[in-house]
Amino acid sequence: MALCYCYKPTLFIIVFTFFISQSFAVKISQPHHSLPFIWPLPAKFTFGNDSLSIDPSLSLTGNGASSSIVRAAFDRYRGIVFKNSYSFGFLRTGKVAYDVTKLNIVVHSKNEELQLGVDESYNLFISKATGSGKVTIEANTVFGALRGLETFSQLCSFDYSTKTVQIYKAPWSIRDKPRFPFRGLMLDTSRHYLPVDVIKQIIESMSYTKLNVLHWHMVDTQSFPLEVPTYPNLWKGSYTKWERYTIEDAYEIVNFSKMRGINVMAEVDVPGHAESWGVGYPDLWPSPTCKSPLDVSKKFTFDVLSGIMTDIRKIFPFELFHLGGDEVNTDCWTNTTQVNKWLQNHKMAANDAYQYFVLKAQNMAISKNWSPVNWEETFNTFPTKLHPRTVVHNWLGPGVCPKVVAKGLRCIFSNQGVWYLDHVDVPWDVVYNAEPLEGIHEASEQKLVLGGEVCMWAERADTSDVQQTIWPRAAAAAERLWSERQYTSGRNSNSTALSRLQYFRCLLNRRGVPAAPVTNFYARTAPD
Ligand code: CP6
Repeated sequence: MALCYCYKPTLFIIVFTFFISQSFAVKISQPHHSLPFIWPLPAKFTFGNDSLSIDPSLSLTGNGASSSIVRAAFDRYRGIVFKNSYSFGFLRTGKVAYDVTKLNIVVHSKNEELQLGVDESYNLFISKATGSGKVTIEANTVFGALRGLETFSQLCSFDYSTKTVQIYKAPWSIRDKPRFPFRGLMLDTSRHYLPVDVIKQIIESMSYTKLNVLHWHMVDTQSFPLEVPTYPNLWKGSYTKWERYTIEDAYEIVNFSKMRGINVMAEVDVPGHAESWGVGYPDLWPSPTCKSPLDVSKKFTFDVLSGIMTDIRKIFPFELFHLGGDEVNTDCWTNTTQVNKWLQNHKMAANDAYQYFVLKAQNMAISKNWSPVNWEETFNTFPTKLHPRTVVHNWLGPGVCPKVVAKGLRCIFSNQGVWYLDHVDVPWDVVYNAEPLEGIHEASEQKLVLGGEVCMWAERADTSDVQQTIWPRAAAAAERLWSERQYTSGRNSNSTALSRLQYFRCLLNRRGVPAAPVTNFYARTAPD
């Protein structure tokens, strides 16, 4: 291309200058070329050029060993690191001097409560001392220790020439912490049911990329798979008797998540997106022919909502509870005689009734010591009426979080144009470049952005393809939410991220996660 311009001296100079500046750009970004294959990238790291062999009968030392959460994680990661290599280890035990035989985990706090903003920071030090290598993970909480174990596991790889697992590029000094406290993935189990085992596989893979909130969009218009003991007929809204979650299933999902440092944020979307409730309790519909939103005029509607909340509060200890509030079309309220009469008696326009419903649901959640989360339409319609503890969940596009935090409310970023994973035509780099703090400059307002969440709506996905739709693009968002902005937003950050993401996607595959190629059918950025 440049040659085409040679006969035009001025343009030649412009083009020439452009290339000079490009090669200069490569030079100043030199450190990026030696970024390690850790996903998401840690806040601070230094490394060397040594290799250390690890004993397959690696043992856990330090006070971390007294925590069942840390012990279980240690066993999981030992399984990952030494996958397929135990036989070599057994053959060699006693014959080979390994550099590393112990993993030392030191946890400063005994508090194992998992809540929003829990300290996930950790230090990971790997040194090649003469004769014996040392690996130490130091963290304030067990959940920081879990993040450190994940990073440690990514530094290990099986070496086929020596048939040992090696830590590469030692010595390491890593000081790491997340950029945002809320790093979520939403699953929709109403449009298509997902078996508990599949949900667990997804939770397990979330921990590989340090995501820490599973937003469980449990029920919607299409089906009501969740058991609610107080109102047992709600279950009639499930697709079949097999496509249901018992209370025990829900407990198991929450516990499985906690063991991996992941909170579960349940969602019960009201008053729209709730038609399936009426399969078991038709009174919840304004009329048998006009079924959505839930009937705002009946006390029974709020009794059922309150019953659901009381039943599931015991299962979901996370302080955030999602009440939906999106896409409410009030036509069935104004068009149904009985509901319309109620509106008139209460001197409410349809939008007033929408506000009334949302605020009543919020107060119920608050009385159960939850902070309510609502999709952004509630803020867009009555911004000053929302409870001050509300977290507004963005989705309609960019721009609402700056307004939300300016009003002193907290915000979660999920712009549908970039972070809706069911939009399969959005390529990985568009996901990667989405920035939750865009347009927010004051530190006090930036703090109110809790983070972000990628959403996997399931109208067109089920068990057969949900994981390859989530991965690897959810990992692109995960690095945006964990790693320092200087890495993810700097010049050339995309090109350096591509090779690291391709490596991480293969790591997911090696661990059995069906992650799609980074550059899939729909992506427009071809690999180098
Ligand atoms: N279901 C619910 C959905 C969506 C929302 N809420 C949705 C809307 C538009 C798109 C994708 C998903 N399917 N309950 C919006 C928050 Cl493009």
